[in-house]
Parts: sequence; structure tokens; C-alpha cells
Amino acid sequence: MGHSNTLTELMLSIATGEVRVVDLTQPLEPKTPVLQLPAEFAQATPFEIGTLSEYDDRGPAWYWNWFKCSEHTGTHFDAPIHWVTGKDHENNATDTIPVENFIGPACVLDAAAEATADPDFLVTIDYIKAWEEKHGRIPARSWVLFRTDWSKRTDPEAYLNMHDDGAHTPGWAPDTIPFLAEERDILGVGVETVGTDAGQAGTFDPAYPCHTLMHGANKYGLASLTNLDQLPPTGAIVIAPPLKIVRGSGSPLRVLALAPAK
Ligand code: 23J
Ligand code: MN
Repeated sequence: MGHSNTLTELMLSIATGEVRVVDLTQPLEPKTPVLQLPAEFAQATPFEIGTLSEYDDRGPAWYWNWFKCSEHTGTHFDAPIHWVTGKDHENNATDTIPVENFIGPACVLDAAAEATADPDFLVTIDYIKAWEEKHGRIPARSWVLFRTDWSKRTDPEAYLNMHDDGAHTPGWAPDTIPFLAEERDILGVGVETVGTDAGQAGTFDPAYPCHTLMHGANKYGLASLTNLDQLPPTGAIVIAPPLKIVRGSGSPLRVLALAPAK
């Protein structure tokens, strides 16, 4: 079977529904929740949109908008250059990352029950090894997706879960990141929360371990994903190309998964 046959079959499978296309993206609008950093730091820019014309005297036959937001607003990609530990890597920005790295197999860790019981739930190496006992070793070049059902929190206050001592949202224990980056050589991680690190990760050692160590290893992040409950533990493919912003640290993007029919 030639290589073009594989792609023809893929297109047929999408047409027949044998392969489902799952949208892992949240809607992008002014009310889209953004990360809240400690007050001494610059804050993420919420999504703003305005109309240039709408079939009116500003443009009689056309409708179009302008928009403004930070690179880290809504469902978005984190590039290695985002973090100081990744600033000197080659091909570390949205315009220079090799495009092959935007596509990879999905390994879905289902911690919905754990994160519902404990908003500060952290994935550990033991947790990942138990997952591998059931589903097989995480392949190189995978996207490791952390299902917490956090995207089902449609109230922004519940989603951000900000308290006097900072946000309480699930994430990664620090030692899981070198394990995934070095020992499993993944492409990156994807999460349902507003950022790839746990809400309390500013207090961890190192602070923000997912950002510090994942980008330090020239790997990527995906934040504010949804519909991870629509994916099998293995067997799906993630497609996540960010905008080609020159020297971009990340960008809002559409994230799709190809998954076998249920
Ligand atoms: C800037 C500073 C700290 C963090 C973040 C951004 C993110 O989570 C992000 O969106 O990359 S923790
Ligand atoms: Mn980000």
C-alpha cells in the first residue's frame, strides 16, 4: 500500500465517521477566563474584539473584526521561548518550531475523579507508571493530555478557583516533568486548566515546574483544552499548530483530535 493510499483512507474514514474529529478548543470571546498572576507582575490581556465593518457604510459587502489578546489567552500553545529556561533553545518560538512537532499521538491521563475530589491534585510518576501498566508505555513524540474535567466548570470563578493564597487547580508534581520530557521524550503536555502548571505551582520547587522544566527541555504546552472526555486513553492524534507569530511565545489556536469512532 502506497503512502497516498493511507491518506485517502484517512479522508474516507473521516467522511464515514469511522474517524471522529474532536474539537479540543474553548470558544474565544471577551469573557474567556485568563490566568491571574500575583499583582506585582504584568497580567494576561483578555480577548477584545471590535467590528471593522458589517455590510454597512464602513464596508458595504463585507463583515470583519479586529481582535486583541495576549499570546496566552484562551485555548493556547506554550512555546519553549515563553520561559527563561527555554530562551536559548533552537527553533523555540511559534514561527520556528518544526511543524511536524504540532502533530502527535495522544496519551490521555483520566484524573477527573481525583481532581474533582481534590482541586490541588498533582500527577505523580507513580500515577503515570500505573497508567502505563494499563495502556502501555507513553511513546516518544506523544502529547500527554491531563483530563480533569476542569473545562466543565463554566463559571469563571469556579474555573480559576482563586483564593487568598492563590489558585487551586490541578497540575503536575515537579518530578513528572523531567520523566515525561527526558525518559519518555514527549512533544508536550495539554491541560484543561488556564495554564499548564498547578494553581499552587508558584510555591513549588522549582516554581512553575511544568513551564520551567518542560520548556527547559524544548518541549511544548497546551492550556485551556476541552472535550478530553471524548478521547480514548490511547489511539487518538492531536493536531495543534499555533499561529506563525514571529518570535511568538505562544498563541491562541484551534486544537483538533482525530479519534477512532466509539
Ligand atoms: C506567564 C507567567 C506564569 C505563567 C503563565 C504565563 C502561564 O501559565 C501560561 O499561560 O503560560 S504560569
Ligand atoms: Mn501559556
